[in-house]
Amino acid sequence: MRSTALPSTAVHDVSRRRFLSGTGSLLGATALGGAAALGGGPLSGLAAAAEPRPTAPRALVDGAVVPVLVVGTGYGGSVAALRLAEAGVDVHMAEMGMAWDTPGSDGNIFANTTRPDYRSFWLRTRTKQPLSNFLGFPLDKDVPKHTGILDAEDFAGITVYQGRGVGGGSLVNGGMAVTPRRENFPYVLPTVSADEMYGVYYPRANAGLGVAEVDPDWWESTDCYQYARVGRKHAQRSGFPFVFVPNVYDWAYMKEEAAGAVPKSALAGEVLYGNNHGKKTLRKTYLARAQATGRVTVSPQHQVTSVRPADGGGYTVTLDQLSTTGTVTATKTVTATRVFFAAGSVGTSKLLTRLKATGALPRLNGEVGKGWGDNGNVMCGRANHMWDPTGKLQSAMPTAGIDNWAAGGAFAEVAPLPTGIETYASFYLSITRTPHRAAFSWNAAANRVDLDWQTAWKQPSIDAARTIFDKINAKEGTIYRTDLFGANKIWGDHLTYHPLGGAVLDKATDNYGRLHGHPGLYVIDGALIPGAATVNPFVTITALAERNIERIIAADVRA
Ligand code: FAE
Repeated sequence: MRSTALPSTAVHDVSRRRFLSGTGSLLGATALGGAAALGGGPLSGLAAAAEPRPTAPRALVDGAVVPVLVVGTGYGGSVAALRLAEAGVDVHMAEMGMAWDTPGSDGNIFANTTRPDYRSFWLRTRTKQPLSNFLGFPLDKDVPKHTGILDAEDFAGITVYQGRGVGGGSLVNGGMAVTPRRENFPYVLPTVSADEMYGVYYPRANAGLGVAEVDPDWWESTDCYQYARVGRKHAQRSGFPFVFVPNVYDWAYMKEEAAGAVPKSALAGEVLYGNNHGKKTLRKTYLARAQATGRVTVSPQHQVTSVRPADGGGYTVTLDQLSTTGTVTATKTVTATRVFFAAGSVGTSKLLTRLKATGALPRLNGEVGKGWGDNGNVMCGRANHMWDPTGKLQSAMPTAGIDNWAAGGAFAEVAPLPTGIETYASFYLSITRTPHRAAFSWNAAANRVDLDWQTAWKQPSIDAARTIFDKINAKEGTIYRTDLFGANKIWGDHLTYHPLGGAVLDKATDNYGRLHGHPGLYVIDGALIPGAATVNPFVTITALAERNIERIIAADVRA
């Protein structure tokens, strides 16, 4: 795929000029200093000094009346905000997570993956790392309770990992920007035209996100992708297609990291708890452009708790303002003509399920809360031979996958294990075909929304992943790692990084995300996708949002 990246200088100029609105200055990467060497090297402490600070915060005030309120600042919300603002509509975005624009005492905004601290987890007193163990040792540790960046949200049968803060999942994810194979698209979004998506909206999303491919010559020679080259060798020796996938990381910056010319981020193992440099998160792409219009404001640490029809038309929205320990410091009520639910698959589904059940939005239909899936996520590691090292320096940004979708129902991301030591391990996040879909329901007694996912439902995903890794192990004479997810446990089957569904397109909404029963309410995030994307999902979420908002602006806003 050809690079469609926005010129990084243009994005940065935009960010410097216009990030004075809202409550936080969304920092451009090149303004940040501070190194976080994986081995615990000295920190430069230069972070963020050059970036302009907001002079007049414009957080939502109690009683405000706004044309559009967007709930959440992830992919769907950022697309909606940008396109509505470009169409001349003032937009306010409410985000329950933090602004992430202020460095900690170490000079960095974000904590390193190997050294989680108060910044790392959303309101937990102990970390819950996706890889819970290593070489027999548990990795989790106590941390102060804080509105940190990664939410490990527990339901009965699954832990759902999500980003919290201005930028949503783009803050914590691996940046893998994958467009599904066209032949798989009807499985992903059966009611959407593939011609439109592949002709217009996927290209638009990739351009808007700054998606680009790694330089293949550099990839072949750099130490930090030895693990991926080992992954390729093993895949190909067993006859599996090995495919390169683009990423939103700034490849020129990563080359400079490798050359030792700039502070390290991907090459210091940063990803799960934020990247201090290099990654083109939404804050440098869609959100930067949205705020540059002058029409978009953002209120971080504002959690939407209720939306109900207002007496004079539009909707009354209730928000809790949160402290960094999660306590409610103020409750605000605003009126919005239109509300876009962009709180992520889980956030949007939970809100809508509760608002329907408690009578706030009584006319939502019976599809609300249904059709939720885990994108078939399952993790595993393989133990390689001592003569087949994967390298102690591993870029935290994945570049490739093993595509066995057609034959075995699995697409396996060749993932890094950036520990800073030689592990002789190959690590994979598989995305698999699975028949299981769960539903959210209101639990009045416990005053919460439940999800009826069962851990046993991961078995088809494990079986699909085995179609790849059993064969590779047999060919290479290797075995599965059993030390990464607990004692003697091969499969990471307790989690997902890719929640999808819960307010499915053309079921809970019409075919463009308009919620049935309440005109002026829209869903525009991963909740629309019925549980599976066949690959990592954010490009599809972005492209679908581009498609839907174009129609909504033409038919509802301009009409
Ligand atoms: P999302 O980005 O989650 O944004 C929702 C936002 O709404 C969040 O900022 C929430 O804090 C906020 N919110 C929720 N409830 C409320 C409320 N009541 N009031 C106010 N704000 C609220 O939604 N995908 C890929 O394609 N490639 C990858 O490499 C990749 N790696 C990942 C790695 C990790 C560790 C994780 C956790 C995810 C990864 N993903 C990846 C998934 C991707 O980040 C995710 O699909 C998208 O972020 C979902 O986009 P949405 O717009 O649906």
